[in-house]
Amino acid sequence: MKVGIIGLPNIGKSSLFNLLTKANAQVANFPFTTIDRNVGMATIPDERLMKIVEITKSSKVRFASIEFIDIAGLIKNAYKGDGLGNKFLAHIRDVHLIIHLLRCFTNPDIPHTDSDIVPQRDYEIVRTELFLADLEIVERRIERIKKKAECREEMNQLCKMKEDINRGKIPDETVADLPLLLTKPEIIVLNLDEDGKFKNGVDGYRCSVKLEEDILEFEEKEKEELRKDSGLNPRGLSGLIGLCLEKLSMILFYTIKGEEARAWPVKDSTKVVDAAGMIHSDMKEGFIKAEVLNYVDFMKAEGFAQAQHLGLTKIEGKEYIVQDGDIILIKFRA
Ligand SMILES: Nc1nc2c(ncn2[C@@H]2O[C@H](COP(=O)(O)OP(=O)(O)OP(=O)(O)O)[C@@H](O)[C@H]2O)c(=O)[nH]1
Ligand SMILES: [Mg+2]
Repeated sequence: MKVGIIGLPNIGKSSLFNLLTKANAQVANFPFTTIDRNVGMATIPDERLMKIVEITKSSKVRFASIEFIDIAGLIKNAYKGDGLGNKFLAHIRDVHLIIHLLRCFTNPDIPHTDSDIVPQRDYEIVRTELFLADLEIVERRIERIKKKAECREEMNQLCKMKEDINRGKIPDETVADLPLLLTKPEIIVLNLDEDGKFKNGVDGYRCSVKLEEDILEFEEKEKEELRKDSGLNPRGLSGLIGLCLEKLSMILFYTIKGEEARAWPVKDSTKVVDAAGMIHSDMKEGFIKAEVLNYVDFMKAEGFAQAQHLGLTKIEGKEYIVQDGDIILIKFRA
């Protein structure tokens, strides 16, 4: 699963990306610093896994991760090729979730595309580019099929979509294989001053990239206090990663094997046999059964073996749907 960070130029996208992924993407005080996209993995903060390890004393701990993509800044008419052209469209098409970052910090030394800071206007500029890009895709498809009688049903659907997009509405239903940008889930993130004071009238996840950079080395408790004092989301970027998982309908399951405890991200409603396939293809092919223990019961029993002894583990077949927090032991034929 991929999360793309989009927004106007010079608003802190790469700075946010670096904080999330601990990468070292170029950050500079001028527009279009990012030309090609940056790709990196962010560790999913996981208190449950840390608690599991306190009990198992596993020497190897592997957190789950999620991919972030830092996309070049968009400006008006980007869909036509202005700014850095429309290569960004392909990059956005590639992601499953969009983080739309809005500049809400006021520092006059950082140039903005407009002279004043109006996040609602900035939001609409970028959204308009997505609308126009989608309109072009729909129109191109209409051109392609307009002479084909057998495509009448699709044509009706496309015309309805075109009408919706023209009215600034996200189409309710789309033609299956049309790679629209507007239908992707989105999280609006506000990049505020360290004091969080700027009044902007836009709802979104409140964070301050600058504050996060300044407090990087602080204790988690202290960070939370500082964020709270500034009216920012107390959970900072960990909370943002959590929100991404939620929006993507992703859950975590765990394996404890030998010296390793590990978290795995999967889509909710994943069957256990497919989850087994993520661990190893042999486990899917030779799947016999799964022994499943929920995290809550693991903590109650203080260990997997103890939980087995208390009869808290359950034996499940291929079709079992993995639940968030499940600790899973796969039995398979090698
Ligand atoms: N005061 C302040 N400055 C910030 C904040 N976030 C980023 N900056 C600064 O803004 C400038 C641009 O940051 P980048 O992270 O390169 O922005 P970008 O959106 O990736 O820019 P492009 O790649 O050019 O589109 C840098 O000088 C950052 O240090 C913030 O929260 N507050
Ligand atoms: Mg950048």
